[in-house]
Amino acid sequence: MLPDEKNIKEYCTESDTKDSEFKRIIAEHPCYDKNAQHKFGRIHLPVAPACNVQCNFCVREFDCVNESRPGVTSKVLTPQEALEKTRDVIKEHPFIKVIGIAGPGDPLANDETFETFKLIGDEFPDLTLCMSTNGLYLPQKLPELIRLGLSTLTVTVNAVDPKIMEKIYSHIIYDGKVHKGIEAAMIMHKNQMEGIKAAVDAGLAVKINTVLIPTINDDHIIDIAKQIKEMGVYIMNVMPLISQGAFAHLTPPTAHERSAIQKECEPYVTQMKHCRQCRADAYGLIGEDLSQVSDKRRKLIQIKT
Ligand code: CLF
Ligand code: SF4
Repeated sequence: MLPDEKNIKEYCTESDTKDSEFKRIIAEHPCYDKNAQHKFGRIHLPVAPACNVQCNFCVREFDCVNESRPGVTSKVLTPQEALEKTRDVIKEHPFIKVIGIAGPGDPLANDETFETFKLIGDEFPDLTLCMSTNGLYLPQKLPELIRLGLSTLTVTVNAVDPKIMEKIYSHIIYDGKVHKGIEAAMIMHKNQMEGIKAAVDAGLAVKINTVLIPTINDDHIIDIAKQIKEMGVYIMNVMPLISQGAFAHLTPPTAHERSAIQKECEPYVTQMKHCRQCRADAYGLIGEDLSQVSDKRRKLIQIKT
């Protein structure tokens, strides 16, 4: 049956509204729009200590005041503490428009992520909810995230070839079992691809973070860019390796090497070039982390892994 004129008008109005809302969210997101980075800020709520995978470049046991990198936080907050912190920070810094959960582990391995989004969404419906994940549990958890109002999502994809992926993950924990090697890589790849596709289809603005790991995936980044272009990803962020853990012996890429790869990927997918690899508790403008200014007495924390 053909839709009548009234239905077509309603459909067009609804789709125009969605489109302009999508544009507003991007324009106010400091990571998605380079012009927004000097005007709008984000707050990261460190409510997610557990992780379900072990990446070979990740060490999350220490909190060092000199460090500024993903996976590090001074203190893990409960959802209620995160809400209280958000109230205080937003009151003082109303230019903050994005509430992000980015660790210090994987947000989808922690029920507190969902509790926090619920509390924040109820009290601050106009703020953008953002999350960064390794994607292992994305297909299962996406419907709940959408219900809670998530609108921007980052998935870390370091390879789209399981043979390369298996060099990057030491193991994953999926459905209560530890998986290693190519088996782990195949599960991870399948879930990442399924999750990203479903998120794009649901209208989320999806960003892909890719850690550039010399000698492991440096020749493969272009393949990732081509693949995610096909999937309708909004933007890609190629981040330099921070050499630690099992990859401590690898030399991080130079700024020149990274920028050459970004240039190669640019024709396929827009490149984010202003990432500051922020902490899991960073807040303020992304070029000026206020958590580093105001919270000087940091202590060693035990992170549940
Ligand atoms: Fe945080 Fe990430 Fe959301 Fe931004 S950070 S969860 S998309 S609100 Fe931004 Fe920080 Fe780079 Fe991430 S500068 S590490 S890209
Ligand atoms: Fe570390 Fe994130 Fe990898 Fe988990 S997914 S091991 S927190 S880098």
